[in-house]
Amino acid sequence: MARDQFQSPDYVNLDELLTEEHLMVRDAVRNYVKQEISPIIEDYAQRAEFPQQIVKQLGDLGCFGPTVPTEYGGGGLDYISYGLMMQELERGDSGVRSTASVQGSLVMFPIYEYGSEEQRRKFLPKLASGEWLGCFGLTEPNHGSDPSSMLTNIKDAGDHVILNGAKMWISNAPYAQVAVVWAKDEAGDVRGLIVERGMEGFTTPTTHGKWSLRASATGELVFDNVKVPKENIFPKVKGLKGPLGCLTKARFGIAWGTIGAAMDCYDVALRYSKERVQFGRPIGGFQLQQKKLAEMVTEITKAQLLNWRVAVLMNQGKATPAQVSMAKRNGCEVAQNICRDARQMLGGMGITGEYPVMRHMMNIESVITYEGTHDIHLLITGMDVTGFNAFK
Ligand code: TGC
Ligand code: FAD
Repeated sequence: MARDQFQSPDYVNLDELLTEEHLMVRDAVRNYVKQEISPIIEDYAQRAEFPQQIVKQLGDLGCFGPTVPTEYGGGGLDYISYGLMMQELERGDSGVRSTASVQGSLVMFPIYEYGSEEQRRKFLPKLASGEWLGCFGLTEPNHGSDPSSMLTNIKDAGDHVILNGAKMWISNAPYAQVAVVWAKDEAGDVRGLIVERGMEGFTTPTTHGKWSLRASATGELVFDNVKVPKENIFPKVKGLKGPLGCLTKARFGIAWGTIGAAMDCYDVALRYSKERVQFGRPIGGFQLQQKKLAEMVTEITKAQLLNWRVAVLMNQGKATPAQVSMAKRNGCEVAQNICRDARQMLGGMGITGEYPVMRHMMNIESVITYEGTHDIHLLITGMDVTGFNAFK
């Protein structure tokens, strides 16, 4: 891949809205991506291999559970810092951001929020440091957008429960030591439990053949009469609001992350347009190319402002899930359009691994689908503004 020369677009001086701490966090992750991710990621993506070394690196950098209190190994940071971290990681690759989103928002957050003190102390420090990797099992082969119909179930067996079922499309699964799994109990209530690698009957087959998110490991979770001690069940939550509450945190990170991918594609296309000469002048001098670049930077700026505002509301504890859905959906759409336009601007070079654009473009096809599809988030906004529920 060509050398990483990334320069962040900041058209309306948004850096002025950030504190010194935010800028420090942002720059630390930006430098990490330049030094450790950009030089290797294209190769891992081409080989469809997960760069396992990033787990410890992301832990050391504080990218796992940045909003979790420091006494459990988290960063004790605010949501702007969290958003900036996700933006910078996805600027490198959506799969790297995925690893951090899952670990922080989908594994550490529920253990912190819904878990017992023993669960917090046993799992959070090891997850924060990257000693352990976690995954989150909600989606099933026949229940994706509609997780309330899940079939995975637990049955009471004294001091433990017996877990049966299967989860599909699970990020980090093949390498995870710990899985946060959502299953129905005998009363039909959704419960969350921590399943540990090595428990008999628990396997994590890898999913092969993805054209997208190739540097992220995806797999299944298969439970065949797995005995899970009752002390591994979350005591503080029952019902679908448990997993959906985690998704709100992760979707917020994706809203920022997707704009990181968009920023990278814009930056690459802008530089290319100044260097690539056709018909005797740089292609950036042609109006059609300028239209693309002008629209890209406009959309990035609007999305940055939306993300920043939602982060402020998150910090104040006032952000609604529907506001987060809007930001996730917007980020994905902006990124998808910018990746596609940037790819065209690079001509034939746009389809090669010399530039990160095609990789980002393919990655966004997953990001626009997971954590709630584009349609699902549109319907959440539709329900919020009309008061009518299109799902039921
Ligand atoms: P519904 O009846 O609307 O809600 C059930 C309960 O949950 C509450 N709730 C939420 N709470 C917190 N955050 C949210 N975002 C929430 N949305 C709803 C709700 O208030 C209610 O609470 P209560 O107290 O009344 O019980 O549920 P529904 O069955 O009608 O479903 C609504 C719908 C379709 C919006 C929901 O099912 C949905 O979001 N579906 C999309 C599924 C999804 O996003 N799956 C993601 C799987 S994980 C993943 O993709 C990880 S990829 C990670 C990576 O690699 O980066
Ligand atoms: P479906 O729900 O079958 O949807 C198919 C189509 O129908 C979509 O276009 C959808 O928008 C549309 N549709 C569905 N319902 C409606 C409706 N009511 N109205 C209008 N249109 C509708 N899940 C996890 O639990 N953990 C993970 O770590 C995880 N990681 C993932 C990683 C990758 C790479 C991918 C691709 C997925 C991952 N997922 C994960 C699963 C992801 O969350 C689901 O793919 C997603 O929620 C959609 O479910 P589905 O694929 O079953 O599609």
